[in-house]
Amino acid sequence: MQVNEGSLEARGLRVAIVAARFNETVSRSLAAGAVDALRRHGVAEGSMSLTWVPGAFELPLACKTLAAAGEVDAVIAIGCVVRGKTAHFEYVAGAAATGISAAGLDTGVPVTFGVLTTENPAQAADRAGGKAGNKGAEAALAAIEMANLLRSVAKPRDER
Ligand code: INI
Repeated sequence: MQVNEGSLEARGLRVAIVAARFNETVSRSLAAGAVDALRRHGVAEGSMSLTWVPGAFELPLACKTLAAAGEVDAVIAIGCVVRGKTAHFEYVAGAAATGISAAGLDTGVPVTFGVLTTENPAQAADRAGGKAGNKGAEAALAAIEMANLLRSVAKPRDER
């Protein structure tokens, strides 16, 4: 049986991080986690970029534009949406998730989801380098794995 799995070797990969400034302290921790994971896995300093957008709602368009430019192997979307007392949360989080997914599907470039959607700020802090790890780092690993996977399965079997 042919089993396909992307490796976590990231030397030679070019990766864009797009981060939402809303809930900036959390986004900065998530972005730092992503950068650290990319570095540890071999992405060169000059092969990473960090682009800021106002909020999670703006992530999809920026991710799609960077992915479509053809200069990166993967894009990592970073942000934090905290549930408030209005329906705003649902619209912002829903649009971010749907749009970020579409950015990858539309361009063929993996776009991973490092966007926290939490009930409160404490839960966000836990997931941005606190006791529940760093979801930015996890999104970076997913980006590396998907970039390698797509490279590999796009080749004829005997060249993998
Ligand atoms: N943007 C976020 O990234 N997180 C939030 O929690 C949030 N809330 O709660 O409103 C938020 N709103 C801003 C939104 O992403 C857009 O930037 C804004 O609506 C302008 O388009």
